[in-house]
This record gives sequence, structure tokens and C-alpha cells, in this order.
Amino acid sequence: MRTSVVLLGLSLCLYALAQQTYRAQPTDDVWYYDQAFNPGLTAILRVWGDGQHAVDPTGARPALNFSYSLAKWQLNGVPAGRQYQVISAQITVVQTAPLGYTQQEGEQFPLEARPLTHTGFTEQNWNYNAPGNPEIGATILGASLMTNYRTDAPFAIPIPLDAEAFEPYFNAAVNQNNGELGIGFVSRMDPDGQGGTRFYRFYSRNDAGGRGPVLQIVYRVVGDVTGDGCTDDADLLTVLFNFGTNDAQADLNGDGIVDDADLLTVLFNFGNGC
Ligand SMILES: [Ca+2]
Ligand SMILES: [Ca+2]
Repeated sequence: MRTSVVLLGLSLCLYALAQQTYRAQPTDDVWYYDQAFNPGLTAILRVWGDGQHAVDPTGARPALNFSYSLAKWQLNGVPAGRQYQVISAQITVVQTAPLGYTQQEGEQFPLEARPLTHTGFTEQNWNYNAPGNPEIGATILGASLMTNYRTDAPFAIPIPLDAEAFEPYFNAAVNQNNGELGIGFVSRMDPDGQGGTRFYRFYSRNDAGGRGPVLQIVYRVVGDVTGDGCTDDADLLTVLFNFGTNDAQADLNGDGIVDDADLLTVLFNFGNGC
């Protein structure tokens, strides 16, 4: 009995170690619009589209019918040189009050998080007219939920990211971009529909109240069951010893069963991070 309690505690401890959490605000965020007031250091980011598109289909930089916001994060504490599994990821922004859209409009025209072509920008030196500003990719990494919608006060807008879509982008940021990860915020929501006030306004990292965007990523080294940052024979043995069970630690793909899929993940990633 005592042994099993100790083992359970040890296993919970290892499980906690195996999954790691990154959570931070951006190092830089800017309002990408030609009429933007103080676009780099603004305390409020703004996003809108033309009702049909979230990104200008002509490829032009946002000038009239579109407004984008850009942010980038430094993934401190996530070492390069290994491949990671993204277990879950979410960006949370805080909508300012008063707002100009109904809950239904928010659901119809969500705030989207998309990849950027590069992260070579800073809010300190942001220049709308600079050549080669980041472009916003076609992939929608995540779309906002209006679960906290209210009209009497600012509210948090969660943007859950699709782990499968986000995982390669996260790994590229860690391993090929010095840990810098960029996100473009866009939406199809058209302000003209409500006399120019219907668009997303959310706090930037420059908000004095600390309500800027927060990126949270739960991840682990692919195939690393034991949580030592390396996929090796110890992970293989843990999967084999738990084969056919629902052991949460060894169930790498989280489908509720430790089976050949989890075994193959360890084998295909053998040596990862070691
Ligand atoms: Ca390991
Ligand atoms: Ca499994």
C-alpha cells in the first residue's frame, strides 16, 4: 500500500515534469495601420476587415478597409535542438470597453490568430512604410470565443490555438528563429456595418494595467515520458510497462490508451533532446 502511494506520487510528479508550460506577454506588439496613432507603443491594438476577408486579398498593407495587429514572443525557457509536442496552446486578449459589436457578431466574425512571415520588427522602431514588414499567413492558428462577452466592462477573449496547426510553427520558432514567435491578429469584422465602431480593440503589452495579450503553451519534448528532456530507453520501457493501460504519463497522444501509437512516437523520436 505504502509502495503504491509512493509510486503514485512519483508518477504524478514525473507527469507534471514531463509537461511544461510557457506563459508570457509579447516582447513587442504593434498596430499595423497607416492612420494608427502611436502604432508601436499604443496601449490598444485594433483589428478589422472588410466583412468578406480578414487579410486584404490584393496583398496591400492595411490602409483603409483592413487593420491588423502584430505581436511577437520570446520563448524563454524552451531550449532549441529538440522537437516538441504541443499539448495545448491559447492566446488570451482583453477587449476594451465600450465595445462596438454584439456577441453574435463576435461569433460570426472572430478574431483570428495567424502566423507571420518573419519576426523582424520591434515596436520601438515600427515603421508602417518600411519595406519588408511581416506578412500575415493564410493559416488560421486559432479563432476567438465569445464565452466571456459582456457590455459593461472589459472582458477576456480566449483564442484557443489548434495544437496540430500550431506545433510545427512553435518548433520552427524555437529551432530556426532564435525562439521568437510572431502572431498576426486579423478579423473579417467590418466596422462600416455599425457606423465605424464595430471592430476589435484589445489591450497591448503597453497597457498600464498589464492586460496585454497572453500566450500560454503546454508542451513537452516529443516522446519524453519521464520528463528529463530526452527520449531514450527509459521512455521506451515506461511505455512498454504501461502497454494496454490508461496511464496518463505514458499515453503520449492523450487518446486514453497506451498502445502502439505511443510506442511509435517514442521509437520515431528516439534520441530527441538527448
Ligand atoms: Ca525521457
Ligand atoms: Ca495513446
